Amino acid sequence: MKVLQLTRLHEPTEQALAASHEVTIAPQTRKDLHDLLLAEQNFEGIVTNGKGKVDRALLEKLPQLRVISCFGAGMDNLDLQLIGRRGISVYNTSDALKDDVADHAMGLVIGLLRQIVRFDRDLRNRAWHEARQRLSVSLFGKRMGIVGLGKIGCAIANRGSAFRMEIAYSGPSRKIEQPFIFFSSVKQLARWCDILIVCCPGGPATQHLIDVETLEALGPSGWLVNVARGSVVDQRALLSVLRNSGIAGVALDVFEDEPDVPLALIEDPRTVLTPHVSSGTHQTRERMGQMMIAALDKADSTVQC
Ligand code: 8YV
Repeated sequence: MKVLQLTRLHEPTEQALAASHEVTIAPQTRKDLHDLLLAEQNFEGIVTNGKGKVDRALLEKLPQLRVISCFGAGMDNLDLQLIGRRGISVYNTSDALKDDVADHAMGLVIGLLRQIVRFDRDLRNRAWHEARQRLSVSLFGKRMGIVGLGKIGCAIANRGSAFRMEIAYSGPSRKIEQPFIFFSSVKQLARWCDILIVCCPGGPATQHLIDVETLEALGPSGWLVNVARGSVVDQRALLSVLRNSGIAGVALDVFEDEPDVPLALIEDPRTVLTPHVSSGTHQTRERMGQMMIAALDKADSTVQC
């Protein structure tokens, strides 16, 4: 298949992709991409890591496009409505990465409540005795609220249950097959829980879903963890709530303006921060690559001759 690769990917995946398809790597500027698509319009597939925009302007230049395969879970940069109307198939790799993202979310919860990152810093700063005076917080018995009970959310919920936490979730609809408590509003969920974990899709529908009222509902003894997209949390509101001690602590793997991370978050001892790496293991990257290519192959094998 003739494939347009919108963003650079994990290197072994790029090699495997190039071995099985006719790949063109998109130029970095919009203008160069425009020029390329004036010369070549017959791409049937797109691969992207979710950072590459697939919007109306691009779709209009690709009349033969049949499949978009994302190296990742996030599809917030895709115009899904138009893609659906055009009958273009879309695939992501949630199945490949859900366990690593859930493990990372639990790592952030433990890091935050048991202060592992802060204790590590204290020890390296030779503050052994002072650090030992500080008590941390138990996980078991806490209420975990999950924003978005998709594949990743379910994987986090099951881990939270194994840690003997009570689990509830919010989302567009109740999932009757799931044993967890459902709240139709994220604010009610935030009021109910101790730890709010954000793992819903990004994009316009969830932009600043975690706003100042939600953070206030979570309250000064609540914790926030975000492994979804930076856009879901109103970062400015979060900084102001942190400044006023309106929240106990925050763990973030994603930020509104990556790779920029506000100094106020970096300098605050109540935060645990990682650079958007929740799915970044050798094993998951390899599985993601295989799934991404398999989706193109599937689309290829359904071509009507
Ligand atoms: C990756 C992600 O960092 O799955 C997603 O949506 O944000 C991450 O897993 C990214 O897709 C890899 O380039």
